Amino acid sequence: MRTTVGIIGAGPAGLLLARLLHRAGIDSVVLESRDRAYVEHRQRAGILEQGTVDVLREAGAGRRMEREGLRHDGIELRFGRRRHRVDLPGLTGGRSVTVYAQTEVCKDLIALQLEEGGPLLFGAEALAVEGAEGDRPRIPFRHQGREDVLECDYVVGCDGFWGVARKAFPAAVSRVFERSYPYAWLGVLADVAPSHDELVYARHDRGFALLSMRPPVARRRPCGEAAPLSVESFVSRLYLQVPADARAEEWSDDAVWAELETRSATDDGWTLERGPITQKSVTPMRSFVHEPMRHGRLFLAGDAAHIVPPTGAKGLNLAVGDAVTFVRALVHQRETGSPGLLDAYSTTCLRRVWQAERFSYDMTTLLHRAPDATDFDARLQLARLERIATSRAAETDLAEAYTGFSLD
Ligand code: RFL
Ligand code: PHB
Repeated sequence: MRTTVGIIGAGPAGLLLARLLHRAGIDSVVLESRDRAYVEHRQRAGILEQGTVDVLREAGAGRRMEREGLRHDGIELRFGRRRHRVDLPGLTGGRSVTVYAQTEVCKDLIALQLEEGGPLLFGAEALAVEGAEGDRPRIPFRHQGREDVLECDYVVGCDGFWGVARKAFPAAVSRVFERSYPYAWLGVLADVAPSHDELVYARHDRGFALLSMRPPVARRRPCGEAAPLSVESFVSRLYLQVPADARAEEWSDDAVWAELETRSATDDGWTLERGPITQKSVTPMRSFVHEPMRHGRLFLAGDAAHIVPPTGAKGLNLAVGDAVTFVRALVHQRETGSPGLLDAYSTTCLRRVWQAERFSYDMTTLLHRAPDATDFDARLQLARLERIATSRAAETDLAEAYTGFSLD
């Protein structure tokens, strides 16, 4: 099998990359080790930056997102039983974010790829990347019990943190920068309307809580009920800071609701609506950057190259930025003959990546309580929050980073 760009992984990075290449008239093959249902239902990100929304729209993948996605013009910070709303467009010259789940972005891109794009093979596990330093890198892979090889002009490893592509970088050129955090997130999905119409980031002495949501889904009424045939069903996405070694099964639904209630409580009569919890999982928190993001004809994109703790909602948006940067560089080379932008790929991406790392770290340490935190640390967090609530400069800094740095 032969193609121009061999893509390992059909997460947001690999799928968008394949879509953008197709639109630019460049052929690709995507290898994905899991099956389609798994990729389409893995619960993860929910917030798209303005730039990500623009890219999806320009890629012809924005129709459902435009219909169903929720534009959010603000987020709320809660601390000391008070609330402070950050007016995103007011502080950034009109930028906002959109609530639209990663599962839906992936479904939209998969449908387009299968309909219009090049091959996308599910159940196809890349085993290695070979020959990155030469002109013809190769990806040996296993598909439906058979071993095969994909020969490429370029390989892009979009295979997430646990993938194989990063391992093909020689130890002598790899540098890793990382930090793990002494806590994790318990994430739940609940069939209940959100109790606030914007996202709530809450800092409490017992730890962090996040109230988020998913766009309402249309569900068919059970048989026998009167029309209308479908109802809008609301979904809340909620997160709690938990110890790093916590297990989801340890948390009863009542305990989850009680803790969310305590951590997001205010003095103004606001209440948290409870509902049936349909999913629970624990996510570790990590910051990680692999430098460089390119070796010869092998490029890394998305979580394969960098991880951020989810507090800043940046992971998927960074993956989108990498895909756009790679396609621009390849198109530039095709049109001008100059490899300049491909040579600059790593440097260009890492500039954005480190800004997202900085912001995600800041948001994480601003809002979480470390197990060894002292009263002094707690007071400092409150002072940092107070500063954001009272200084337009500090608040603008947060709003600019939250809505995303420009891709240009
Ligand atoms: P993915 O999504 O991990 O996809 C990698 C794909 O590669 C496949 N794969 C292989 N395929 C073939 N051969 C191999 N050898 C392979 N090895 C792996 C895997 O099966 C998989 O399908 O990486 P990608 O595309 O880089 O996308 C990154 C995002 O998924 C991630 O950064 C975000 O989900 C992070 N994130 C958030 N990002 C945001 O921008 N906004 C958010 O609001 C946000 N919230 C979150 C998040 C991540 C979370 N978790 C669970 C880590 C909330 C949470 C709780
Ligand atoms: C989500 O809705 O899943 C979500 C929202 C904001 C974050 C992280 C996750 O910072």
